[in-house]
Amino acid sequence: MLERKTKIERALLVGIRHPLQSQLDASESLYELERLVNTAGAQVIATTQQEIKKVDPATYIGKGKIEEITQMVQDYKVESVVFDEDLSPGQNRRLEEATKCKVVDRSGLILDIFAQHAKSKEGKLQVELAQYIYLMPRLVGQWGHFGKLGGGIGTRGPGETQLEVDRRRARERINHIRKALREVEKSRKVHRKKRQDVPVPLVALVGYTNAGKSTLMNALTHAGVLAENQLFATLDPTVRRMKLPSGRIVLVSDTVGFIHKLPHQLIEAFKATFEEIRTADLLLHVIDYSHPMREQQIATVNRVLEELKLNKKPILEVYNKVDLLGPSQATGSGIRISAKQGLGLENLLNQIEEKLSFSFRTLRLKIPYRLSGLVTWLYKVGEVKSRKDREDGIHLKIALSQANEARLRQEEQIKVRAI
Ligand SMILES: Nc1nc2c(ncn2[C@@H]2O[C@H](COP(=O)(O)OP(=O)(O)OP(=O)(O)O)[C@@H](O)[C@H]2O)c(=O)[nH]1
Ligand SMILES: [Mg+2]
Repeated sequence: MLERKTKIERALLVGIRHPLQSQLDASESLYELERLVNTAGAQVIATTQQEIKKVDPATYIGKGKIEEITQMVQDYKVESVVFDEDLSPGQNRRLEEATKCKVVDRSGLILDIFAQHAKSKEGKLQVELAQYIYLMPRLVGQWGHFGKLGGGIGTRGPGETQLEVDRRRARERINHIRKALREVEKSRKVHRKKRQDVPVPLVALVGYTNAGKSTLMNALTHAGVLAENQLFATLDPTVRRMKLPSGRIVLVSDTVGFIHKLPHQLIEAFKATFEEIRTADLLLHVIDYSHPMREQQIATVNRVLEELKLNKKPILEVYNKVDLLGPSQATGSGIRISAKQGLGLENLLNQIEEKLSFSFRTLRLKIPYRLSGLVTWLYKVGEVKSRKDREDGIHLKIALSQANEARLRQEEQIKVRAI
């Protein structure tokens, strides 16, 4: 990856307002784009907005607007034009030719931030994979013009020199990364299996980027993970132990946040990271309740959860940053907390406890003596109500969490029956 330049890149933002979109939504989206650009290390010099009734298939925006942008590029001496939309490779290229300036779309920008924030080997591989999937359709013939337009945002990641590789080389690299990721995933599975042998339910923090997931993680577990007023500060998952009021131990995990129009390339590449959330017994949806767009952010997170098929999991909505709210603004049914000031955490823990036991159901199990080692585990994870050691095996009546029930059901030799 390239070193960040000392000179701060100058950017012009282009917001798009669609016919059904309100001015507030469009402005907030543009404001979010500005935060993304700042996080990527560039500076917003000017912004412009365009109302669009029909997308021009060749250039997205119309001729007049392109002329205006070209003029702004010269007047403000900007080095990149950042679109608050995804552009097709052809649109992107034609806009660069017309404006004589590097053009970065929303996905390209987000991928760039991910490239800068990836720390672990796996995170770096995942980002690189996402970038190659993004670049593939853009590698038409020679990649000549990018070199002329310079580096900076939207060009980091696989490395500028490698941007000139042809599609065949890119495909080879993609295969190579996929293979390497499968290896990492294998060892991750072993880890997970080990973790599941330890009888602890997993609570996963999910939510919009910057909602305060890592701050909450630190408040609950003293994990010391990076929490910053920055988008996508967290990329690598962290798991820590935490004690509930009853003394029961659970694991808490913090992972990458979601965003409006999360690039699908990232969802594909971060499959393994999201796979971790799949093993959770409970999701905590952390919401920045002080944010003017909180309803939209909640909807975005729910949509991504649905896409990842995680929407059936037990979930608790957590309204964070209530310290920034006036008393009259506190509506809704979520659990109110301030992760930063440590407010409402005890209540949150009680609710987690309640929700976790809520997801327990009572089962009858028949375990062959060959697998009697499992019984010790079951005593730790569940609530054993009765036990009979018969000739054909150990018969247990037990309350178990859904996740543990699912784990048991994978064992063919165990008979599981719900009561
Ligand atoms: N006022 C206030 N600020 C908070 C609270 N919780 C978090 N923050 C701030 O919100 C910003 C983002 O917090 P993080 O914990 O990094 O958010 P995150 O959800 O982990 O974000 P990403 O990892 O970037 O997706 C930081 O500046 C925190 O200090 C809170 O309860 N009140
Ligand atoms: Mg974080």
